[in-house]
Parts: sequence; structure tokens; C-alpha cells
Amino acid sequence: MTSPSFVFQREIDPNSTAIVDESGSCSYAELHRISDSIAHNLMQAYLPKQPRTVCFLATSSHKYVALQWGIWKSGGIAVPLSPRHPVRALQYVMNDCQAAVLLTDEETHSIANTISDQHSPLLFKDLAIKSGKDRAGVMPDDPAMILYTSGTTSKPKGVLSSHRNISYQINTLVNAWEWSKDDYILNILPLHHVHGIINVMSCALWSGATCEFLPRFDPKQVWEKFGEGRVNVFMAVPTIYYKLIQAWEEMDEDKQQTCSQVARKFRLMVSGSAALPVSVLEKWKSITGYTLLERYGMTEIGMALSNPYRGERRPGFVGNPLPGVELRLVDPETGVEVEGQPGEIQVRGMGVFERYWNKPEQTRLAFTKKGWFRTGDIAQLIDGAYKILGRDSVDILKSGGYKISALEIEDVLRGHPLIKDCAVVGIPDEEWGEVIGASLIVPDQSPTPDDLRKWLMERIPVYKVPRYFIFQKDFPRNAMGKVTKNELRKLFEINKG
Ligand code: MLC
Ligand code: AMP
Repeated sequence: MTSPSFVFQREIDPNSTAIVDESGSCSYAELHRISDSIAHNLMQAYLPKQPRTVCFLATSSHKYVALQWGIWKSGGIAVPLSPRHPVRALQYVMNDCQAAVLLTDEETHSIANTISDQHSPLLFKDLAIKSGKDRAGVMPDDPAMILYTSGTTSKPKGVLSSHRNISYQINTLVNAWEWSKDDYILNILPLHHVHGIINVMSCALWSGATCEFLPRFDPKQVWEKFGEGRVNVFMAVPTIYYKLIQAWEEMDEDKQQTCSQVARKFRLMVSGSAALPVSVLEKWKSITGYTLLERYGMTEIGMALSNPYRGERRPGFVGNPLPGVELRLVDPETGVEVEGQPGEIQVRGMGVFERYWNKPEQTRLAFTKKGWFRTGDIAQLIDGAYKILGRDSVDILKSGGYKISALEIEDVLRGHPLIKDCAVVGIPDEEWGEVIGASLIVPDQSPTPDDLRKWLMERIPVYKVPRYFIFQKDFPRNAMGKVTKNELRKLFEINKG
């Protein structure tokens, strides 16, 4: 594959609609006009500063895209922040990535003001005013984006991808899933993770298609949007399909029929970011007639495995490596490649990220000597297709499609004045994949779960806040005194009923 151009340099019909959002529609020409102005103004504001990391906080709208493109056109590294994260979580990212500047739209301005004491946030409306035509000469290997992901360390780490990485990640999916300029996708995913940014938004913009944003996920609103008849491509995490099914079941029969009819006309519906339960795949098929295309990916690598666009999609499987992705399974103990046995997925290819931001040791550990990225996911090749079996660490959870580190939550909980010790586990859950359970050792005067939730919500995003709390004198431990999280998980499952 030759190196493709960047998403903001594609030759697209300038008059076609790029983005639809709450404020209306925005053409490709308009997107370029605004992002050119942003680039010019940014180059004045931060060019002398190093590193050129630019945090931006924006609602899901054309402003988000224009800010991202403006940062790229000015030679900056785009670091998207989630407007739904608490101040402390946003400040952590700003400090960790050494943000040179913070950009914000009017809608998120008040949040931006609270997170930044060193930087006065620059406002979208001021940046979008044209005052020159500067553009940086961006090269494929220049750093482009940092996304924060949880891992086996307590704090999230920044995954740095180059323009080349991003272009390959997008181009691979555009070809494999046959994107075209006639496509129209509804984006309800958060815009601080690859699923929403790369698979949905950037694939659409690469193809000259239209991407419509809803500010947040609401199942009823999604069905209404489907009913308008324009959307023909949809991508989401399993929890979202679960919630859409629930909403469909609550409709009266006439509405159900109408919704099922529009969904039958879709060209493509994809599920990913977490294991798609076969029950959800089957129920979705019975409602829409459509067999969801399940794929597997990760922030560090983009998408790696996919069921075929054309051909049989096997329930419970994630298909085969996408073109350009080299993938192998390795025995985690011996490091030897396995065939037909469970093994850790390791990946190489142009889409694989550059490095963790300011974490050389963690970057070194994440790759083998021959440059294979260790995903930590265990899979098996069965009758010609890959099946994900789980992860090699009990401390990494997936809830609602978000990756969550048990260690991070434990670290935060240990900062509570009434908590002596704690252990966090993921409990299997049909709707969320996993929900979080926290076992706490506290003195006689324990905080209530509601107090704890409130306290945690000021420190970590809502999806990292445990759903269940239990109070124990001690945790189950093995002979070495180490907490046995599998035993602990069983206690929650019993208590959950
Ligand atoms: C929220 N709630 C949860 C929860 N998240 N409960 C349990 N587990 C969770 N994970 C609760 C809240 O406390 C609240 O409860 C209620 O649900 C509504 O909260 P919300 O924040 O309004 O939820 P909602 O917007 O409905 O969020 C659900 C969701 C969201 C599925 C839309 O989780 C989501 O957008 N997930 C996608 C994440 C994603 O994009 N992942 C991709 C990562 S990239 P109460 O009691 O107050 O009502 C990646 C690579 C790859 O993984 O392969 O793609
Ligand atoms: P993230 O770090 O947020 O990018 O999440 C990536 C992780 O999501 C992977 O390492 C897998 O554990 C998980 N994942 C993604 N897609 C799938 C899938 N189809 N089935 C099971 N797990 C998945």
C-alpha cells in the first residue's frame, strides 16, 4: 500500500455536505475555510512553543472537526478532551501532554475556564476569524494525535500516533468496508477515542461522505434519526445496540415495524470496542434483518481484525486481519508463535502508533524486539476466523465500550480519608459488558455508596465509578497474600443475585 494523503488534504467536492449538527450543515469548503483560519491564528499563538500539543474541548459538531483540522494544518498535535470528564481528569491530561494551548468552543467555554489556570483558553469564534493564510508543511511522520487510554498503570497514558498511522488506519477501513461519498453516518460516540474519531468521523470525511453528530447518545433520538431515512451507515459499541434493542421493544407495534423497515435499508452496521454478545447480534438481526459486522481494534493500533464486508460474518468471531495489518498469536509464557491454540494477539503495521507520550519504558515494554505490539488480548484461530477469548490481565475492564483500569480506580479510592484499602474488579453484565465492583476495607464509620459515588464523580469520569460496593474485613487472598480477584468477583456475582 502506498502512503495515502491526510484526511484534511483529500480532494473532495467542496460543495458537498461534510457535517450535520445541531447548528445545521457544513460543507467541505466551509470546513476548510474555518480550519485554515484556525491554523493561521494558531501558528501565531503557539508556534514557538514545544511540544506543540494542543488540547481542545468541543461538543460533537463541525467545530470539533474544524479545530482538529486547524491544529493539524498548523503542524500541531491534537489532544481531544471530553466535555463530560470532571475537571481533575481534564487537568491530568493537560499536564501530562504538556499542552501548549487549550482551544474551546463556546458551548464548553465554562469547563475550559475551570481546567486551565496557566492557559487562557482560545475561543473557536476568535480562531475562526480569517486573518492570514499560514499553513505548516506537515510530513507523514509528524506526530498528529494523542489519545488517552487506560492500561496496566494506574494513570491513563497518552497514545501518540503520526499522520501516517492515522492515514493508514482510515484508508484500511475505507477500502475494507467500501465507504463512498454517498454514505451518511450518524455519530453518537464520544470524540476522545478511536472508534468515534477514526472509524466513524474520519472514514466519512476521507470518503467525501456526510457525518451527522448527535451531542450525546439517546436511543429514542437515534431511532428517530434512522426514521428520517438519510443514515445508511452506523457504528457503535455493544451496549448501544443493547439499548437500541430495549428502546425498540418499548415501542408500539406500528412504530416497531416502521423502525425495522428503515434499518433494513442500511448498507453497513458495525459493532466493536468490546465483545458483541451473540444474543445481541441475533436480536438485532431479528429486528433489522442485518447481521452486525463485528471487528476488533485498539487505540494503539486502530482496527486489526474484521469480519468480511461481503461474505459470512460469524457470530462470536472477529474475522481476519485487515489488509496491511500483520497479526500473530503468541504464547504469553514462552513468546513462541502458536497455531490453533490460544495466544496473545501481537500486531505490526503502518497503523500501529509511534509511542506512549513521555513514557519510554512503557513504550519499550509494549513492543517485542522485532517490533510487534503486544495487545494483551488473548485470541484463538478457529476454522479460519479469530475469536477473542479475553485479556491477560484481570485489572483491565471494558464497560460500555470504555477501557478501564482497576488500578486507577483503586488508586483514587485509596485517597479517600475513610478507606484503608480497596480492590476493584469487573463483573460480567449483559448490558455493559462489565460493571465495576469495589470492595472496601474501612474503619467502623463507613461512607455510604452514594457519598462515595459523589466523591468519585469529582475525580473520575462517570463510567469509571463503581456500580457496586461491598465492605469487607479483608479480601480473599492466595498463599502469598495477594488479592485473588477472581474470588472477589464471585462474591459480587453472588451479591448481585
Ligand atoms: C454510565 N453509566 C454506567 C456506565 N456508564 N453504568 C455502568 N457502567 C457504565 N460503564 C450509568 C450512569 O451512572 C448513569 O446512571 C446512566 O448510566 C446514564 O449515564 P450516561 O453517562 O448518560 O450514559 P450514556 O450516555 O447512556 O452512556 C452509555 C454509552 C457510553 C454506551 C453511550 O458508555 C458510550 O458512549 N460508550 C462508548 C465508548 C467508546 O466510544 N469506546 C470506544 C473506545 S476505543 P444513573 O443511575 O445516573 O442514571 C476502543 C477501540 C475499538 O475501544 O476497538 O474501538
Ligand atoms: P481501547 O484501549 O479503549 O482502545 O480498547 C481496546 C480494547 O477493546 C482491546 O484491547 C480489546 O480488549 C477490546 N475490544 C475491541 N474490540 C473488541 C471486540 N470486537 N471483541 C472483544 N474485545 C474487543
